Amino acid sequence: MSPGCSSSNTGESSLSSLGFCFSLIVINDSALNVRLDLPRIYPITDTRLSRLSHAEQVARLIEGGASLIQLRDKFSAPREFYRDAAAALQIAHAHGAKLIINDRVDIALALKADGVHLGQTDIPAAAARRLLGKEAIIGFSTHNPEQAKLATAFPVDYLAFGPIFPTSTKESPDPVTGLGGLAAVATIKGPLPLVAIGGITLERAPTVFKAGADSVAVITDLVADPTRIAENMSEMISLTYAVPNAPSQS
Ligand code: TZP
Ligand code: MG
Repeated sequence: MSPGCSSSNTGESSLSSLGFCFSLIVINDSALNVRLDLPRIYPITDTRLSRLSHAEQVARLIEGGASLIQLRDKFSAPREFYRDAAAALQIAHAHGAKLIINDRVDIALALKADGVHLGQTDIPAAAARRLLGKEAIIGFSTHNPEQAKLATAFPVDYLAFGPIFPTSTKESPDPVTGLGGLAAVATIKGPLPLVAIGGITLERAPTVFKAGADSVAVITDLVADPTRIAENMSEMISLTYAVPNAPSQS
């Protein structure tokens, strides 16, 4: 590559033999996004489990070092979730943290949140991308290798995969994938960052990184005890930042 040329996942390539940079920009929704640098610990809020508002959980998670947080609420009325999410977003942005809204593209759009996390039955990622724009972070849940393979063509910024271990947080969870399922998906997911989810604890997190996860999404082990949210978060960060990722598959 000639000096001054750089490659990126925007699809740029260079014709260095001609002595100048020639950029080929692949125009599709996903290719326009810069690769997302996910933190290793990706906390998700739960108001029933923690008995705290989303905003209060966000404040405590940030105190413990969180920089990207997902608000997940399967029970509140949309107006209630909207109000709590608005307060949470104010706290997050005041501290330089990013906030992702689970399921609700409308709430993410109305609040100018940093992004949305979509599941298999939510609106298509391409539709969410059209609504939220290319800067938004869009995550997508997958539960088996077929879903993960399909999702590599979607305009998303990261893939979530799980449940890796049994979980009681999700109603009617998909079958447990185990670390073997995660390792298999790590080989086919291409350049997208891979977030493992489901039953991940402080003790289990190192094995999950070794199996190929770039990040772990955690609910129970972080927020179930409302008095320990900040401590749990900072402990998990310090323990897992020392653990290397599996060698890159992409
Ligand atoms: N998707 C797959 S498992 C899960 C979701 C939302 C719940 C994860 O929660 P926990 O408490 O960390 O097992
Ligand atoms: Mg969903």
